[in-house]
Amino acid sequence: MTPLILHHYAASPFAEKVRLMLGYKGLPWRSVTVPSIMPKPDLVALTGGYRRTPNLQIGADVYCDTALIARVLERHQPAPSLYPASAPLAPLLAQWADSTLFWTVIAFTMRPDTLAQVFAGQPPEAIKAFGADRAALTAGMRRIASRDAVAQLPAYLSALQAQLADGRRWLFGDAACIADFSVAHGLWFIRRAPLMGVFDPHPQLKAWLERVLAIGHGVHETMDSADALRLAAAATSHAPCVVHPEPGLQAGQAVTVSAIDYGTDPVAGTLVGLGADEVVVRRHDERAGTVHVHFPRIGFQIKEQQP
Ligand SMILES: N[C@@H](CCC(=O)N[C@@H](CS)C(=O)NCC(=O)O)C(=O)O
Repeated sequence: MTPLILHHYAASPFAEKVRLMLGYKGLPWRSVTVPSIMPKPDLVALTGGYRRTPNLQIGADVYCDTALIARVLERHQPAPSLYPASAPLAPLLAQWADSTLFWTVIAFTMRPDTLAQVFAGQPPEAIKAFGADRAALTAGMRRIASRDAVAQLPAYLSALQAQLADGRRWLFGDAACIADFSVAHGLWFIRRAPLMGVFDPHPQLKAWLERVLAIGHGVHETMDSADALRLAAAATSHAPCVVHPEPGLQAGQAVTVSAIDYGTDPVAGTLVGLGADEVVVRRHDERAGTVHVHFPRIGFQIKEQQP
């Protein structure tokens, strides 16, 4: 079977979301470590420009954004499901957690009085390079200020604690779902930094977080990024995909796809898949060969490329 390859790095909260979902589904995977800042030449050879973390590679198909990666894992291994029928709003809570909660957590955790703890042991040049990279990544994006995050995070934590107050084990009841993994990855970032005190008024939330993290990352082995590129180049087929035409968009058209919020680098290619949930472009790279790059529709924009 073509292996599931996760391109990620240890400190990435969104990667932690996927690592936990892989563990939950018991899917074995290969781990390719990518740099946490640009440049990322081997990753970009696969994605065509998309630089955010993590990415899932299956042969010569590359899936960007954890909302789509979760759907792909579900297709691969339907049980246990990340989308129980009893929790239709769970994906919307996940979307809130992956955006509003995530950026609140980042601003809460990376504030002037905590930065030294967050980056403990790292040389000043590395901290400076990280700051410059993230400033470029989010250029043009309006981000919540640390002072506001400190004031607002407790309200979010109280609401999550209230959801768990009836003694349920998971956010939407008896089984974990996509919302658990999306909320947990942000709170995991706080837990990694020595700021755990923020959970003290919320013992059930704290216990829930430990429960989610105890799921672990499942069985995985490391892989070199050059081997991942060779594997893509050697693939002889791609996952089936179909274009359902929309006004101005049809199969075979030259398009770009980019995130709308941050890390908006466009990926150019030929439109080979289009539906309510996914857009797929085909592109060629000298080292990776012909790759299909998949994005979710939500949070991304498609533009016709001018000839
Ligand atoms: N909506 C994206 C967000 C991904 C994201 O923001 N990841 C962070 C790391 S946790 C990132 O890309 N940081 C910059 C980088 O790794 O280059 C997803 O769900 O995958």
